[in-house]
Amino acid sequence: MTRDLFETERSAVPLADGAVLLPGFALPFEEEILAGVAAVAAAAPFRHMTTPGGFRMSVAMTNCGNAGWITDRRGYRYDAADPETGSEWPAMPAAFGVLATRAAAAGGFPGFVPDACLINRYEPGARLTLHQDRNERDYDAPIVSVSLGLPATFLFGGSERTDKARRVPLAHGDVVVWGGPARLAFHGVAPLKDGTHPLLGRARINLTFRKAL
Ligand code: MD6
Ligand code: FE
Repeated sequence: MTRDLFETERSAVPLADGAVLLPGFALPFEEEILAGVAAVAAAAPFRHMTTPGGFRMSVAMTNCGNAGWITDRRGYRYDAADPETGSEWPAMPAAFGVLATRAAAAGGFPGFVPDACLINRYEPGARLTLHQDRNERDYDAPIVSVSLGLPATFLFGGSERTDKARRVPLAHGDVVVWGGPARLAFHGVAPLKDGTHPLLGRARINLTFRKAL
């Protein structure tokens, strides 16, 4: 974390009213975050969940925190327990909360305290179609999304599905924050291109922090 002392913070890139890209914001936290992901995945392994329509998601997921996002034939929702084990999701590593709170503040949303962290693992070809995050109890809190590993193209649209989505390249360490007037923006991830990342190999890891409860 001593990097902060020597590197000037790279400047925020506005994506929409209420949405911002923070290039490299997570880099000072890289080691702690990757250690945290490994610890969470040891207790709650990545798995491919099923959509309510019966499709297997190409993105593998796990969670930590008081609530975890899940999907199955019954729908999308948050649950305190991992349906695979029946146990509570692992606690959110301290560094995760610190990163999420700082990134939210840098994005214009001070006082953000997430209670849910969804961890997504993309392998080449995996994608996430355009959607809104609307399973949270209130929409006052922003979403903080941290990208690690292989680069991806984030699709960021408006509040209507038909609004044209812009394509935002995301690199290892980038953070996107959206809330306020952008909270219900449609977003997704284009199919991951093949490649090898020095730390993560053929994978992209995304952490999505939310206040769900
Ligand atoms: C990402 N993930 O993986 C963004 N939203 O970069 C999401 O936007 C997301 O993975 C709702 C539910 C699951 C997700
Ligand atoms: Fe989402």
